[in-house]
Amino acid sequence: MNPYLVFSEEVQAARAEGKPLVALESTIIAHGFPYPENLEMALAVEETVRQAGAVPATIAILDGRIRVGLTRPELERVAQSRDLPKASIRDLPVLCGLGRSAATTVASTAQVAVLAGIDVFVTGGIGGVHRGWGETLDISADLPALARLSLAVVCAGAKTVLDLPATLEYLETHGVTVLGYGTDTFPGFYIRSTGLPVDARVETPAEAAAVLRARRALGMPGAVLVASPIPPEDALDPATLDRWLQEAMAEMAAAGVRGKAVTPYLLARLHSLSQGATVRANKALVLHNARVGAAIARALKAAG
Ligand code: PSU
Ligand code: MN
Repeated sequence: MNPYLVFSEEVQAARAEGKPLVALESTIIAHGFPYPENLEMALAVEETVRQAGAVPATIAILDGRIRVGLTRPELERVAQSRDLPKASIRDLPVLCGLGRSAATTVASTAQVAVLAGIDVFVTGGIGGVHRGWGETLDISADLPALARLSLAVVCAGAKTVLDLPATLEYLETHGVTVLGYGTDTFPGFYIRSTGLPVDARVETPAEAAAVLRARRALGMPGAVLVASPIPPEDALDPATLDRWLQEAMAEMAAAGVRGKAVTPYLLARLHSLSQGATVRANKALVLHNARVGAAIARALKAAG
């Protein structure tokens, strides 16, 4: 047993009973949404996973321990502490070695999920290649993590703030299988389609599970990315979104924001420029992904 890993009671029981588990990240709680919407969202996502017949395991690092499954007070701590750092993979040894606390991104959550033997991870949107990457070399650690870690990651695409064609090129180069869940095109987070093609389309949780099983049987490390579009009734108008985005990016350039502050800055600016419309859309797509991820986790268990 790993000395840094601590399972919640709920997750411990699920492991003992062989129930399907779904990993959830905490950066989206600490830095992706304002308080208290972030706490409401986190609780609603967990409840959605339970209703869909799986067990949620929200992951964060608290006091040097990797927590797999958070209690209500722990979730509140993550949701309320604005200064909880955002931890990527390279930060895990520092946090564990020195007894510190942080929220985990897609990259570090996936790393922990694999360590904890969890096959399915649900998030909102993955990180990717940032616009202007030619000058900044800003490529999210989420991408190399997906290339290396064997699990299914359910998302609504990559955040609209990114260079999406470059993000898909990176995933192709590194051999990540990208599935469209009920779609032929890569979804655009707040919008249903980017118009960019995916490798293959699947229609059911069983099909997504079959692709992950086959990938493993072929001895291939790396993730199967299940890209599931935001429900039509929750999607934003692409032209309006683009206006907000242009404004947010201009402000960001003026403010000189760089590195890991980029994603939280842009999300927060979009939330305020859209007067909450992006918060609502973000919550809706995460809840939808939670249903899809729970169903895939069940399908993986059903097939053994
Ligand atoms: N998608 C969201 N909200 C978020 C994130 C993604 O809807 O808060 C977070 C995820 O944790 C993701 C991270 O891993 O942003 C990517 O940050 P960066 O670009 O710095 O790697
Ligand atoms: Mn970055």
